[in-house]
Amino acid sequence: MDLLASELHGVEALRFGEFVLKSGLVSPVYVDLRIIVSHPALLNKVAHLLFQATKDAGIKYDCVCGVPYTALPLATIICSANQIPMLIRRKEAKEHGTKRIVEGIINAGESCLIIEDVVTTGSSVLETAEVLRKEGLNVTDAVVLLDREQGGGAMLAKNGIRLHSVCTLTKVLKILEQQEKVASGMVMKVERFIQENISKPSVQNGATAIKRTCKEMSFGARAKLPGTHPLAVHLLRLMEKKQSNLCLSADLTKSTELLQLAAVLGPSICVLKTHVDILEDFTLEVMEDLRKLADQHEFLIFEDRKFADIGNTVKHQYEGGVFKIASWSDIINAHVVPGSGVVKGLKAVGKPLQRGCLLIGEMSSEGTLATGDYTKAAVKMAEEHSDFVLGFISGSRIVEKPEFLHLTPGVQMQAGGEPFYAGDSFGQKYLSPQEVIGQKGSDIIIVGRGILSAPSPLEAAETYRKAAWESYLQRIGVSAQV
Ligand code: 5BU
Repeated sequence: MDLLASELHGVEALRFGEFVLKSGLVSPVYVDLRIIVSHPALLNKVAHLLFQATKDAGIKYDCVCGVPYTALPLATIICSANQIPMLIRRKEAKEHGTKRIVEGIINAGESCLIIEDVVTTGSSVLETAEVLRKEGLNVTDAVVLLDREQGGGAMLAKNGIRLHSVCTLTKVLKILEQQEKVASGMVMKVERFIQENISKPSVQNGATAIKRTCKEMSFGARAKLPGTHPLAVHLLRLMEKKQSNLCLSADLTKSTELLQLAAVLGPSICVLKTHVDILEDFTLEVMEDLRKLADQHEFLIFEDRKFADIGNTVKHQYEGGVFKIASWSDIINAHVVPGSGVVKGLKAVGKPLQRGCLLIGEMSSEGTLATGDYTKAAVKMAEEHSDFVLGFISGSRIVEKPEFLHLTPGVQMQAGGEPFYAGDSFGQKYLSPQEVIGQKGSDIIIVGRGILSAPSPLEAAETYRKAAWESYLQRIGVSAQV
């Protein structure tokens, strides 16, 4: 084990310093075993240790599957050296041909052992196990080289999977400390980090989900990430400055009312959302006046146009026509149903103007079809066009990338701050700001009638602003004082 620890450290599979993880957390340790494919002797050694761990634990299994991608070569070596049949799990089903998600011969009822390099929360192992189980295989055990001891074992146990590890991060740390490769101060820092960031399994809607118990990045820190869209950087900074993650949905039909509301509520909001096509008396001068208010009070304008046509058409709809949306709206949104052409068309107009786009990953309405694979496709499209797409409209956080923003409509509270669970008579469903920001992990609440129908829209806006901001502060581990 001593040799293994020093070799992993030597090839920089383990590094110490400050690293931003996929979840947005800043970690003092970074474990990345992908590098070991460049060190064949070490690769063989790790595979051998994993196999030895299965023998020591007395696990019985018929085939082996590695969690893609890092564990694939490890599974291959184990299977080849020991003459065990292997299965390969695809990350995405093939678009052509067989459309298989698991390659290799599947004999339903057989046991499949899962191999993984590192386990943190256990979600990657569980994802692979669920795919294999859907194919009729039994999955009861997983073997991992390094357990980061951040709740993965407990979460997998809850889902009927025993986790066996060759070593733990704490053990490796101790060895490296003894070998004087890592300073004691750093060891303590990492140990504290592990303790503070243990994910606890929780059951939601019948499925096991990881509850966020860890501290998250602040809006200000997210603005500093190199991959954050420039418009999102601007928005995140003004959110911090104004202590507001409230977007007003200004669904008004008269332009004087729209401008009046923008003037009064401007200081409380970070974004003002319009449906310009419901204005009875639209003129471009009105939008120029709204732009001036946006600049004066520092909020962004978001036209909730929900583009959903082929690229060439949305290009015209965005740039021209009566509304000339691109000339006054900072942000627009689009459905992903047409495929990536819709983003390409919008980008051709919006990117040169430093505009940004939100993709609709989920909707707040009853019976929405934007769920599951559709939502995943929206995430993929956003990742492929992150030079124009700055985030999502969704009911919850749909991707753990702090560079992307999540904005959530369908928010309302009863007077007095109580949650409001009903919807409207047309299928709108509501959650409270606390649920949306604190539990669902979204960033910005979008509120329409909750503010517009209140006796004092300004008072209501302030109540929503404070509730959403307090939930955000709690989420990042700062005590609320708004
Ligand atoms: P409400 O009055 O807070 O229910 O208004 C919500 C606004 O958000 C309204 O303008 C809708 O068009 C918009 N919206 C939504 O409610 N749900 C969605 O999934 C999307 C937009 Br996308």
